[in-house]
Parts: sequence; structure tokens; C-alpha cells
Amino acid sequence: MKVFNNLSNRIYPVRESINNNLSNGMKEELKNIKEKILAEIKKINLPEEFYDLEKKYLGRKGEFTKLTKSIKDLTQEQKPIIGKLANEIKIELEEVFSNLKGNIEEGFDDLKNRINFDATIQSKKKEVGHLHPNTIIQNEVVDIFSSMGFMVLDGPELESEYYNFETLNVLSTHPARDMQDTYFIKTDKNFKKSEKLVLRTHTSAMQVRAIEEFGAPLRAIFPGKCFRNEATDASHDNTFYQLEGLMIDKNISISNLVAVMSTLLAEIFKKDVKTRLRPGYFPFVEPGFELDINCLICGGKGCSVCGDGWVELIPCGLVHPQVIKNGGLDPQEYSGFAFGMGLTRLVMMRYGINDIRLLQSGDLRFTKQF
Ligand code: FA5
Repeated sequence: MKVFNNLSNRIYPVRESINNNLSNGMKEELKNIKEKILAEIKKINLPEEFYDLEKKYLGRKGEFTKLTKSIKDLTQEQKPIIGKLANEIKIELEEVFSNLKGNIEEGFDDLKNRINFDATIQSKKKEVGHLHPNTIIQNEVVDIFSSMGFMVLDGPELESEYYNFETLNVLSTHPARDMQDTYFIKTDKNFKKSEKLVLRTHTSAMQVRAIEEFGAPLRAIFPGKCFRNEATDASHDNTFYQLEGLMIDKNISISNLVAVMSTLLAEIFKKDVKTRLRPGYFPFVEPGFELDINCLICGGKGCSVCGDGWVELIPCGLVHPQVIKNGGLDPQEYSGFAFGMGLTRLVMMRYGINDIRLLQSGDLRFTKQF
């Protein structure tokens, strides 16, 4: 018995040292495999290689997974210690893989630059977009008119010649057709002349559509995109935004027009802006005016945007009786005013933008400033 006891006493420490060696070896192996994985991530060139690597080590039959399975062979004392270490390394690796996966989804090109072995690395923040300056100002103007009881209508950008020109007293033989260099759309020869299509040159194309649809009394604005075949410069683009306004009721006069325009300018600029009203010719208003504002870019000295210190901003006038008639109302009973504000130019004035072409350039260095 004594001998046996001795043997047993001797055996125990031997087993313990085997187990100690085993657990120390495991510790080393776990640390080595972690270093190996992180080193291999560094060499990745393609997204597929990243996914292969993840499978090779962390997959069900992966090397790291296999290693952790052998923890069960350790003693009861060693199991929790090594198990804890293995778990910590696993969490760390999973976090590194998960963050890099985020980077991969955003663009692999940048992956290598952003590989970082800090397990707390965050994937690149998603950039949140924001409103274009045109939309910001359009929303402000829409709010101002909504508060005055105007409804907001949308209209087609591909418009018939009928609504774009003819309902507005601009017949095909009328010299005013030359005022707006138009993109005509090729249509089938079976198209009736009145159905021929153009990219709308102005939001006035909505005037008769709105009267037809809603009758009177009517207070509506129509913001939207317009197109003209322009030789572009600092203040003219081939695609730009206007915001049209139309009010039809009994006894509408120039005083109503001036009151609405003054409210608009005071609200939009929130400071005193010099304005001037001069006669303007448009076949669909009588009388017609041009409301100009003193250029806010050069302070009225004259620049590439305004030329002479004044910016043509809001052409307007009293609706021509024929237009009211074209909409199906009696011009003896109803009158109205209309205006067609150059929304893009308003944006330029508000933000001090000295070239209209920047607004549609798609250049993020420009749009990110707003
Ligand atoms: C018109 O388009 C008329 N429909 C406006 C109108 C409506 C008059 C209702 C009377 C009653 P005009 O071509 O001037 O008018 O253009 C109106 C505004 O749009 C101009 O004052 C200007 O601010 C803007 N605009 C015109 N062409 C361009 C362009 N190529 N680029 C940028 N803005 C432009």
C-alpha cells in the first residue's frame, strides 16, 4: 500500500505538470493563432480573401474553433482559465472581422488603409445626405406661401406646346416664342400640333392647368424645374428652377400683387433689400412688370451675376383676360395676378453664389457647404 501510495503521490504531480504544460501550451497557441490571423488580414487584397480567412479560422471547422474544442481535455481547474482566455480572444477576433466587414461593404479599396488591429475599430460612418440649397430655399418659400393660404401644385416637366405657349397667348407665329429658346421633343407625325411636346421653359405652363382644375377663387404656387437651350453663363443655366404664383379671384389688383411680393421678400431675406419695379413684357400678363433686387453678391456695384447691380428676380403682372378665359373662367368676373420667380437666382442671392452652374454641377465640394 505504502508503495502504491507513494506511486500515486508521485503520479499526481506528474499529471499536474502535464496539465500545466498543456494549458500553457494552449495559452501560447491561442495567442499565436490570434497574431497569425491579424497578420494574415493585413495581406488581404480581395474581399473574397477576407471571407475565406474568416472561414479558415472562425468557421465551424476553422483552426481557431478546433483549438477551442480541445479545452475540454484540460483539468477542471484549467478549463475556466483557458476557456475565459479563448472566449476573450474569440470576441476580439469577431469584432475585428465584423468591423472590417463593414469597411468591405463600403468599399474594399479603402480597406487596407483602415485595417487596424485595435479591436474597438469602428467601421466608417455612413455619410448622411442633406438637402440641396435649391430645395432648402424652395421649402422656405413654400412655407411662406402656405402661410398665406396658397396651395402647392406640381406639374409636368415634359409639357405640351399648348400649355407651355398657346394658353399663354404665345402662338407659334408670335415673336415672343423667340424669348425662350426651347428644347422641342420629336413626336410622331400623327401627333396633333397642340399635343407637341417641349421641355417646359417656364412654370407658367401650369397657369391654365391650375385654373382648369380648381377654378376660382384660386391661390396656388407651382415650384419646379425649367429648361432652356441657353448659352450658359454665371447667371443662366440650361436647367434651372422657377416658382410660379397665381391668384385668381374677384377684384384682384396690382395692390394685392405688391402686398404679396413685399411679404415674400421681407420673409425670405429677413433684411432690407432694395427692389425696383419696372415695366416688363410677357404676353400672358397685362400690365407686366419686372421686380429686380439690388445684387447681394456685389452690393449693387455690378458683377458677372448681375451686370449692372440689379438682378432680375420676379417677373409678374396681372393675368391677361385671355388666359383666364383659356382656363374656362369669365374675365369680366375674375381677375388675378401671376409671378414667376427665378428660384435658382434667389438661392444665389441668399448664399452669395457667384456662378449658377455650380448648383447643378454635382460637385460635392460645393454641395457639402450647405
Ligand atoms: C418667365 O419665365 C415668365 N414665365 C415669368 C412670368 C410669370 C412673368 C408670370 C409674368 C407672370 P423669364 O423668362 O424672365 O420669365 O424668367 C423668369 C425668371 O426665371 C427670371 O427672372 C430669372 O430669374 C429666371 N431665369 C430665366 N432664365 C433663366 C436661366 N437660363 N437660368 C436661370 N434662371 C433663369
